[in-house]
This record gives sequence, C-alpha cells and structure tokens, in this order.
Amino acid sequence: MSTLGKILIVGAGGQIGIELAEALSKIYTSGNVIVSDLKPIPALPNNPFEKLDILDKNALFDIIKKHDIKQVYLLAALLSATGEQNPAFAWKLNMEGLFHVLDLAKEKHIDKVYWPSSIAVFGPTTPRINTPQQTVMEPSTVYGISKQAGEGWCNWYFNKHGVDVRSIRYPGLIGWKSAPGGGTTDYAVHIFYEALKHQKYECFLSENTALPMMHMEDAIRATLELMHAPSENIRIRTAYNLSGLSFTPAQIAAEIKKHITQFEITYKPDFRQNIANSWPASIDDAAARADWGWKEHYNLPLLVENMLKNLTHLVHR
Ligand code: NAD
Ligand code: AKB
Repeated sequence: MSTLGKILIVGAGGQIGIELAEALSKIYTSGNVIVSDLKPIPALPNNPFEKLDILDKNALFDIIKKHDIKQVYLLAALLSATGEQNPAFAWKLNMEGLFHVLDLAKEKHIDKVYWPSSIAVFGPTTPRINTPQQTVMEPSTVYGISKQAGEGWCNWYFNKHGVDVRSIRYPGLIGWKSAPGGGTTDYAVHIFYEALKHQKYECFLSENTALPMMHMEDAIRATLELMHAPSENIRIRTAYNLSGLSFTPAQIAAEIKKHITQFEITYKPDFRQNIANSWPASIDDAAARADWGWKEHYNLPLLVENMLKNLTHLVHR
C-alpha cells in the first residue's frame, strides 16, 4: 500500500510497538516505517531507527521533516502500575508527548495521528459489566486520569482544528513477540512464561478478578482497521471501546492446565489489585463494530493455545 509520506512510531520498542512496526512494515514496506524510542530496538533491524525522547518537541519536529513523516503512532507512555509509582512523571510523559504530536498535526506538519487510550479511563463508579462507550468515568489511577484527559484533548483538536486523530481504549494485551511494560494486566502474559519454565505461577491479582483482555494480533488488526477507515466513518474522536474477551486468573490458569497438567497457580494480590478492582470486567464495543466493522478473532482457548505454541520454542531455547 502506498502512503503520502512515511509513518513514525514513537515508543516502538515496547510491547505494542514491536508488533505494530512488524505489521505496518508488511503493508507499507519497511523503509516507510520509521521506528523511534529512547533506546535502540534490536528486534526491528529492517526499520530505520531514530533515537527520540518524545518530551523533546524540536527533536520530534526534526525527525518528521527529515523523513517526510505524515502519520504518527504515539505509543510512549507510563502504564498503570509504573504510573502509580511515579505519578508526576507519568502525567508529564503521557500528556506532553501527546500535545507535541497533536500540535504538529494542528500546524499541518503531519496528516494523521494514532494515540491509544485504555480501559483505565473507567473507574470504580463505572458500570463494570458490558461497560458502555459513554458512561461515568472517574478513573482512580494517574494513568487513567491521563488517558481520560488525553481523550478529551484528541476530541478537542479534532473539533477545533480538524486534526485527524484516532484512538482505541485497549484492554489488557497478550502477545508472545514482546514483553509487557508495567501494567496491571501484565500477569496474563507472565503466566505463560512461568507455566512453561516452572509449571507454576504466583499471581499478583486474586483468582476471581475478571478483566477485559485481547490477543495482540486482534489489537494490531483493530488499530490498522481504525486507521484505514474513511474519516467520515469515525464518529468517535475521544476513543473507541474495544472488546476481545474477559477472564479471571483462575479461568486462564484452568485453560493452561489443559495443556500443562502439572501447572499450579497461587495468589498473592499486591497494590495492583486495587487498580484492577476499579476497572471494568467486560466492555460493550458496539460503536467500533458499527462504525468500522470491528470483530475479534481470539477466544480464551484459542489465545492460550496460540501463546503456548509460540512461546514453547522461545522459552526452551
Ligand atoms: P510499553 O511500556 O511496553 O512501551 C512503551 C515504549 O515507550 C517503551 O519502549 C519505552 O522505551 C518508550 N518510551 C518511554 N518513554 C519514552 C520517551 N520519553 N520517548 C520515547 N519513547 C519512550 O507500552 P505498551 O504496552 O507498548 O503501550 C503503548 C501504548 O498503548 C501506551 O500508551 C499504553 O498506555 C497503551 N496501552 C497499552 C496496553 C497494553 O496492554 N499493552 C493497554 C492499553 C493501552
Ligand atoms: C495496564 O494494565 O496498565 C495496561 C492497560 C489496560 O492500559 N495493560
């Protein structure tokens, strides 16, 4: 597929960025997908790399001009668990990075922006089951507050300045190609490594904590579908609810046990339990389905089978 200008991924070395860069490179040819991060990204040898701190707006501008960048996928952020450990910096990184990109779009240096939101925009007063697209949002984490504010700013830049910015409220993402970076849903990735290496896992959430989750392949496909949808189809410029599956630690452990019969899970909830308690258990994503045709592929058995199949050779190498 040809693009008018190139794509820049900011924070490309993280859990989503590694997989997004690979997927975008298959569509646009790798020379057109520039990856950037604070640190080099050894897993992406075919993509031009630029070292970038998103807090440095001049450096971002220079890279955009140097490569004739027209679309930015902004992934650099502190997530829910690390955000609570460093609230002031989480607010700074999550908000200033977004302003830098939105301002360059407002000034017409770039045409299109992708910026992910999260189920963390919801809070303890939100309806927990089938959480609607529009509902009470009183997030209890700095991360959630920054995502809610970010959604509002995306909507404002669209309405006030015509910035084509698109967003999804991702649930917890589970993939085998990259490691998670400090979230509350990370247990659902760690559990596979520990099951394969040690046949046991101590979970930092309690056994019946249901959370919305999604296979990374589905999340990447959703992202590309949203970004490629005609602008007039995108009715929501805050961020779209997106549902994949919902499960508890006990349910994923039971599914893993079908493949690794000796596997045992124990529970030792820590500060992340309070964060999880404040989030939805399941999500209503009717708007994403209606507006740009979203449909998930993975259910829990498929996800577990896929993760174990792909991680077995990595873990036992
Ligand atoms: P991650 O922590 O794995 O990756 C973030 C990347 O950003 C890292 O490679 C890091 O080095 C880089 N980075 C940090 N500070 C930077 C800076 N100042 N300048 C440039 N790069 C910097 O995060 P992720 O899981 O890939 O998440 C990406 C985005 O998706 C975030 O906005 C996150 O809130 C959102 N999200 C993720 C999930 C999930 O389950 N992974 C769910 C909901 C939303
Ligand atoms: C986290 O747990 O912080 C992320 C998210 C759901 O935003 N995975």
